[in-house]
Amino acid sequence: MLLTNLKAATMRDGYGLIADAAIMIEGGRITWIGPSAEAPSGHEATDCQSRLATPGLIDCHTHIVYGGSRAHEFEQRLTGVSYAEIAQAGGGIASTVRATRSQSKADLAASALKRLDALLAEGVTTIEIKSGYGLDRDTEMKMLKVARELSQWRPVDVVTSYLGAHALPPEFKENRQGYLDLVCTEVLPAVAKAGLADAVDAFCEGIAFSVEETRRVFAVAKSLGIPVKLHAEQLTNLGGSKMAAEFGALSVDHIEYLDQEGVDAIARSGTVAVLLPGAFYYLREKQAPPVAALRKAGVPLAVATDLNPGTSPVHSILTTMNMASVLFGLTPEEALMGVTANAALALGLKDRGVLAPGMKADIALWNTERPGDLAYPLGFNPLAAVIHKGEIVRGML
Ligand code: DI6
Ligand code: FE
Repeated sequence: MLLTNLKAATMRDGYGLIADAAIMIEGGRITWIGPSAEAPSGHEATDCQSRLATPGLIDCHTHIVYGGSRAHEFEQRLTGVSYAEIAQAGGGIASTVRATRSQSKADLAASALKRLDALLAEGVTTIEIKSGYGLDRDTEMKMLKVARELSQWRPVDVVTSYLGAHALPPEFKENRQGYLDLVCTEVLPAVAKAGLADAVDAFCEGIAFSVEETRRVFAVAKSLGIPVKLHAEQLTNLGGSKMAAEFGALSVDHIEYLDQEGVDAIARSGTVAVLLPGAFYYLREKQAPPVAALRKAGVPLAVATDLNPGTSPVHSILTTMNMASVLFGLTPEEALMGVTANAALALGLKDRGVLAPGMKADIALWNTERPGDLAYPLGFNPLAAVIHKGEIVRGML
């Protein structure tokens, strides 16, 4: 397939624009990209009518597999009850755990597909999905299997993370040690053996797990050869990011309360900062992540929906890009980097996120002129077509 008459935002080092571009695709890969005038000859060309091409978008932090609804907690929070108070009263994550445990794989897949479809309609071609609403061995494995199987039903690549250390399950309420033993000696090894997790995640926070507890889980992940990432510094500064950096974490996510020491630590370890403005927005947080310090230290910034039923029921990656700009001050260029090149980095994927020879042919085509148009509006979707693994899977060319 030879695509011509494109404006290409290659996302190599910023937008990396090619004004009148052509892209050659063979065997699911990009084999050539450059100015149309220099395109390889002898191929039938598809005229893309001057549309914008970007890498397929990557949502590098989601929790789309879960049962039940938390709409009532949204109402509660709006009457002044805090997220932490709801969690302490047995709601929050624990309520989603109850619902998720009771659902079949088919039910979980059916509801996850609806959420996934909303993201795919905006050009997503790779998604990361976490467990963490099962907390017992069988339900965590059920969630991860459902997540993996979604790619059989839709044109998308799924990357999974085991988030056993998300919350303390009710049956271990008085026994933190016991739960961590279960995670470290039974569930994580079983998940690893079944090849169900591409990474291990944890929620390091006052209302969840301490730095030392998280360290224990990460040590097991490391011994099993699985990379780690962390929900850190979302509501308070515990120093989780610094500890994660010691493990060479792929990413630290949220990080509103990250201090300079933490910034320096993740800069040294090459860890990506994943910004989640949806959770910031829904929790009406006041402290934005230290974007200026992260930029100065050269930390790659990614942006993700954090789609989850509690703190970020955000089903739109375009809206999330806009929020990253309006709420956190990212430029539209940084926001687009955050859902392409830097999101790939956050997942440890070297074969996507930029348009370049050798990369997977995952491409989004937009009815718009400038890449800055993607983060600019709210509630407007200019997606024209999607190519996944070299096949047109949405729209027409
Ligand atoms: N941080 C989050 O943003 C989600 N989990 C986490 O550790 C929220 C999970 C929920 O409230 O259901
Ligand atoms: Fe999350």
